[in-house]
Order: sequence, then C-alpha cells, then structure tokens
Amino acid sequence: MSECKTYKSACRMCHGGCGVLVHVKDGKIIKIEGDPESPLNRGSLCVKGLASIEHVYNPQRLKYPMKRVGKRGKGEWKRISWDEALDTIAKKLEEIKNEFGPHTVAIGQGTGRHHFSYVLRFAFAFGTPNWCEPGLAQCFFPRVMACILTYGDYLICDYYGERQPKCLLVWGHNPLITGPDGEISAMVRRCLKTNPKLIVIDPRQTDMAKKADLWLQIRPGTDDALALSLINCIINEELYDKEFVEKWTVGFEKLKERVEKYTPEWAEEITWIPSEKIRDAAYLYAETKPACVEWGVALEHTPNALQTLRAVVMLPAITGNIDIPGGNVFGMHVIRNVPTFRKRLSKEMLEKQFGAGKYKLLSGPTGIFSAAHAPTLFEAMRTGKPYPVKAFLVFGSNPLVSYANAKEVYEALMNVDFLVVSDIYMTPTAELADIVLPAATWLEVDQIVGLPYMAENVVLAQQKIIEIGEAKQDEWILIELARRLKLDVGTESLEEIINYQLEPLNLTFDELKKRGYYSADIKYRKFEEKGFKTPSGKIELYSTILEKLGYDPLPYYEEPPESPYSTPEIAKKFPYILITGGRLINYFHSEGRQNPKLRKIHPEPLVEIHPETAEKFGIKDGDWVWIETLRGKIKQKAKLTRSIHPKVIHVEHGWWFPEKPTPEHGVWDSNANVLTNNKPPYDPALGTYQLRSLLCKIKKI
Ligand SMILES: Nc1nc2c(c(=O)[nH]1)N[C@H]1C(S)=C(S)[C@@H](COP(=O)(O)OP(=O)(O)OC[C@H]3O[C@@H](n4cnc5c(=O)[nH]c(N)nc54)[C@H](O)[C@@H]3O)O[C@H]1N2
Ligand SMILES: Nc1nc2c(c(=O)[nH]1)N[C@H]1C(S)=C(S)[C@@H](COP(=O)(O)OP(=O)(O)OC[C@H]3O[C@@H](n4cnc5c(=O)[nH]c(N)nc54)[C@H](O)[C@@H]3O)O[C@H]1N2
Ligand code: SF4
Ligand SMILES: [Mo]
Repeated sequence: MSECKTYKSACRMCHGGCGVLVHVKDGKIIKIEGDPESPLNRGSLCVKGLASIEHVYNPQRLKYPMKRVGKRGKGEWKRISWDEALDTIAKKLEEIKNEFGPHTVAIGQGTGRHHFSYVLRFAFAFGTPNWCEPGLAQCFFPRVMACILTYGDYLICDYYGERQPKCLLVWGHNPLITGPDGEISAMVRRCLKTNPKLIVIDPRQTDMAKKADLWLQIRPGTDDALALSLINCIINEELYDKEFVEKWTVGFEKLKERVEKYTPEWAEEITWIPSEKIRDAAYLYAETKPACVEWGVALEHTPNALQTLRAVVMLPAITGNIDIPGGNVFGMHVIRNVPTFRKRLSKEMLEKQFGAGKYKLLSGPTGIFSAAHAPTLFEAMRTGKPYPVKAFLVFGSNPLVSYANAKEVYEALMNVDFLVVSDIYMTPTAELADIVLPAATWLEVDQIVGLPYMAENVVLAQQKIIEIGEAKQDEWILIELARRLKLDVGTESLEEIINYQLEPLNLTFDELKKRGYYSADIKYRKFEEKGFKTPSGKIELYSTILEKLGYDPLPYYEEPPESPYSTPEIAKKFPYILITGGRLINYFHSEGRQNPKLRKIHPEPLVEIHPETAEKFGIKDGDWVWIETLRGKIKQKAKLTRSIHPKVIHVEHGWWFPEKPTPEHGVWDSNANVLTNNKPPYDPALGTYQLRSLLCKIKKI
C-alpha cells in the first residue's frame, strides 16, 4: 500500500520563512501548500514557493560532484565521488595555507542562505578572514549597521503585536514582491488591509505606490537629500516628539544644526520632488501614530549608503515611534547565534582582510561583522594585488551575475588558481570552477530560520524530507571539510549546533520539527529597563562610534558620483539615469530561469522605459533595446510604462539563459551587472559601490 505523509517545514525559495505542509507519497513530494497554522504566512505561498516541486525534481540539477577535465570554462567535466572531491579540496587548501597563508583562501556565499553562518564559521576556523556575501556592503547589512550605530539593535516593523501601524513609510522598497527582506510579504499585505496611511518613495510607481496616499517619485540616488529635508521639516515645524527626544536621544541639537540648510526647497532641486510634497510627507508621517518605516535595498546601492540610512533611521527616533505597538520595534532575539569563531582570528590576521583599515565598519578588526570588501577581493583575484587570492570557494552565489562589473568578475574568476562552486545548477559561474559540488534544495535540508531577520520573533524548522542524487546540504560540506582539515573547531554536527541555538527556548530540533514553529510574544519599550545598546545607552543621533572611527557622526548629502550633475560631460553621452534590479515575484535574483513554471510567467528580460523617451528612439513595446553605460552594453526587451520617470531607465538583474548550450549560457547578453560600477568612490565606512543611479543610453536594436 502506498504511504502518504505530511511534514511541516519552511519554504526557502527566497530568503524564506513561509510555513509549509509538504505531502509525500511513495518517497516523492506530490504537493506543497502553505501551512495555515504558520504565524507569518498563515497558509499563503507565492509563485516561487508553489514552483518548488519543479525546482527539486528539475532535470537540470547537479546530482553529483564533478571535476573539470578540459580548459577552464570549456564545459568538460568528469563525475567524481564525494570522497575524491572533499579530499582534493582539503589537500589543496592545506597546501595553500602552508605555502601562502590561510588569508589567500577566500570564501564566498550568496544572499541570506540557510548556511550563512556556517560559511564564516568555516572560514574563521580555517583561519582566513576573507569571506564575502553580497549583502554585507550592498544589501540589508548596511540597514542593520545604521540601526546598530543609532540604536544598538536592528529595527523592524511591528506587524506582529497587538496593533498594526497606522502609517507606513515605504522607502526604496517593494515588500509586496520582495518579502522577506526582513519581514514576510504576507505580513505587509495583512497590514495594508487595515488601511494605514501609505507613503512610498520610489522612482517607479510600483503596485505599492499605486495604493499610496503619497508617492514621492524621487531622482534615483538622492534619498539622503530627501531624508535630511524630512528631518529638517519635522524639527523646524515642531512635529517631533519633544519628550521622547529629550529623554532618550543624544545629539539632537547637533542634528538640528546639521539639517538647517537642508530645507524641502533645497531638496526639491536635487530630488525632483516638489517641496510641498516633501512637507506633506513629513506631516503625514509625523502626525500619524504609530508609524513605521519600511526600507529597502535601493538605499544601499550608492556610495553614500550609510549616511543615507542613518538619516532615514532617525525618523522613528525623532517622532517617538520606537518600540511601541505598531511602530518600529526591536526583535525578541529568542535564539542563539551559530558560534562563528571570529574571535579566534588575531588582529594581525583581521588586518589582512580585504578592505581592512579602509571601510572600517565593514572589514578588519573594527568591522561589525568583519567581512571582506568584495570589489577589493575581486580586484586582488584579478591582479594579484595587494596579495594574490589562491583559492575561492563559493557556496550558493552566482558572482558573474550578481556582483558589479561582470567583465572584471570574470577576469578575476579566470585568474584564481583553484575555484570550487557549490550550487544546485550549473550556472555560468559554476562553469568556471575546478570542482563543482551539488547542493541540496530547501526540501533536502535540516535547519532553523529565525524571522524577521536579525530580530527573531519567530523560529521555524526546515526539514530534510527527501534526497536527490548525491546532493548535500552546504553545512554538511563545510563540516566535512573542517574534519578533513583536522581543524580543532567547526567539526560539530549540525544537530548539535541547532540544539545549542534552541536551548533558550527549552526545545530540541526534533521537537521544533514536530511543532513547525515557535513564536514569541512581543514585549515593548524594552529600552526602559536597560536603555539602548549604544555606548551612551541612548539613541545616538550623533554617533559616538562613527566619531571614534573618524567618520562624520551626523548624516550629510552627497551627489551620486555618476549623475547629470556630478558628471555632466558623461551625461551628454549617457543622458538617462539607470536603475537595476527591481525584484520580480517569480525569480530570486539569478535563480529560477530553468524552472518551467516560473519562466513561463516572465520568459525574457525587460527594460522599463517611459513611452515619451521610447518614442525619441523609435522604440515600441516588445522591441529589443541596447542599454549601454561606461562599463558595457546589454540588451533587454522594451516594456513601455508611464510608471517610470521619463529620465530613468530600469533594467532587470539576474539574467542568464540556462537553455543556451555554451558554458557561458548567455551571461553577456542581458546581465545588468555588465553595466554597473565596481570602482571607487565607495561608501567610506561600508565600502558600498554603485548598482543603481548610474548613467546610461539606449538604442533600438
Ligand atoms: N521575489 C524576489 N524577492 C526577493 C529577491 C528577489 O530577487 N526576488 N531578492 C531578495 C533580496 S537579496 C533583497 S536585497 C530584497 C530587496 O527588496 P527591495 O528592497 O524591495 O528591492 P527592489 O525590488 O530592488 O527595490 C525596491 C524599489 O526601489 C526602487 N528604487 C530604485 N532606485 C531607487 C532609489 O535610488 N531610491 C529609491 N527611493 N527607490 C529606488 C525600485 O524602483 C524598486 O521598486 O528582496 C529580497 N526578496
Ligand atoms: N545589478 C544588480 N545586481 C545585484 C542586485 C541589484 O539589485 N542589481 N542585487 C544585489 C543583491 S541585494 C544581492 S543579495 C545579490 C544576490 O546575489 P547571489 O546570492 O549571488 O544571487 P543568486 O542569484 O540568488 O545566486 C545564488 C546561487 O546560489 C544557488 N543556490 C540557491 N540555494 C542554494 C543553496 O542552498 N546552496 C547552494 N550551494 N547554492 C544555492 C542558486 O542556484 C544560484 O545559482 O545580488 C546583487 N546583485
Ligand atoms: S515568499 Fe519566499 S518563503 Fe514565502 S513562499 Fe515565496 S519563496 Fe517561499
Ligand atoms: Mo539582497
């Protein structure tokens, strides 16, 4: 008789966290549906979650380890055993460590994967400081760092407690499509049903902007100017919460002085938003309580990222929306972190980290998470300076598609002696490897996930339900490598580590798997007991940490380095402002193009152009268009839309074509990162570079 079984788990087709029920018959997954009991998504799933079966059983998956037999990048492979793969990697790493030092081994990973902490854990146990993840300087972590500097902890929106926000200020973010980037989309959707006042700041009129009471169509890259003018207006027009500011913040007078010149009239010229609209937004946000700021990755793709984020994150402080029901709140942090062994690295070794001493909040002994600066790392790989990178191990990332200036990333990858890629599919990046390792999908993985990220109010269990070929979960690979290298730490089993993390909840992993999730009650005004976790114990509008590191303790405006105003000569040739990477509901970055269910929804890359702009070039909807910047050119298909500013062009990111038979798989055709800039100036504290607000031109093909 055939056996039917149902498991509770957590979808991770994106950063993850929607509770699911997985139905298995005769050892095969036959259905995946949202778990109605799960506190976050309450039964709903997006198209990616619903296309998981087509992902898990996709015939294009990597099923066993392989080694390169032909020239690098020629696509000639030989199947090998896991033992041979791991022994070869361990032996090579050992040799490199002995001959050149552990820091010449770099380890990379993709965004917010289940194995995130295990990559740093392995790197630090092995002794190299050189690990990287696209998020550290470019996504989410800058938001985290701005919050840590200001509040000592990360702020989230309170969709979780007794009361929903009455006002949402959605800034450079599209959470109906992109959750979870912090929170889960379903929670935002639920909040919108309670009809909060809605302010959206976006150069494009997204679906969210269409619902808004106020949509501020900003010139890309000028969010710092807008944020400073909002603070100016809220202070000068006495809309701020005097009692809260007096009792709980430091540096208010200095902030007031700093923003004096940043009036809404000043900002109008820079941001292209009428000053009345800026005032309206300041009033609506400051006068509607409780209010929440929802902010996104668009703020993290310019070299003034940190100061922009600092200015934005001060808004809840000066309006007293901190840790109150329906406001911006701190998480419950109910689980322990995976021990990462960062403390084992000597100061001397941390000083060898790419970016150390330069981007002091990102890298080196002063870094909050101490990650390598990606452009510096790739430059070292490409040129051997300041020292060569001998090996690069990539766990779940597609650098050729996801990092800026893809041509240079290609040169870098081609130049590294030993490249290992663990992935679910043979990507254009994996095609360049010496050894390719088949990674497990979320249905083949045991893990826990705490949401929202960095706040952990809810913990879900993800469980290994099936096995496909010889695919392995990355944590297993990293632990096995640590054992083979005879490292003195980092060799514990996965279950031991998960149980350690869950200990404060009095739960074991087995118990959590049965329950599916754990959800904590939210406590508010936690700061009243212990103050804020900043050096002064208060909210630091004036940052003492930045001051100590030699950075400006107060936010300021800086024109994007490539713009109609800062580089008018370039703008003559490249007259439009390029933004990239607005997310699509059916794809996660460069993933999903080989999934028939997802590809059908959006088969080709689309460039958004305003019809008036398109007309000048004779471009019609559906025409192929060249988009060119100083770095290179790509083609995407025109999508004419009045929802984008006539001076702004938006290209999708993440495009390659798994169906194209050559090992490049069309990675040069439509990849947004052929266009983007990996060169300085970078954010002085974080090393952030430019993935948006660059200059481009277009032409009909
Ligand atoms: N479906 C899906 N979900 C995802 C992802 C995915 O690939 N697919 N990726 C995940 C990851 S890693 C991340 S970082 C998040 C990102 O999540 P979001 O932060 O929501 O990211 P985007 O959709 O890129 O951008 C949000 C909006 O910013 C606008 N924008 C562009 N430039 C500017 C600017 O200069 N200023 C302002 N104010 N707005 C601007 C864009 O038009 C876009 O509508 O999504 C996560 N979730
Ligand atoms: N131009 C431009 N570029 C951008 C952005 C943008 O907006 N514009 N956004 C940036 C941002 S915010 C981010 S976070 C990065 C994302 O950059 P990446 O994280 O590199 O992007 P992905 O395409 O998600 O690549 C992940 C790869 O990991 C594989 N994978 C998925 N799950 C697993 C797993 O569990 N294990 C292993 N081993 N492999 C797995 C996938 O098959 C895929 O090939 O892109 C950045 N790049
Ligand atoms: S939002 Fe993410 S976790 Fe939720 S169903 Fe979609 S892909 Fe899965
Ligand atoms: Mo990201």
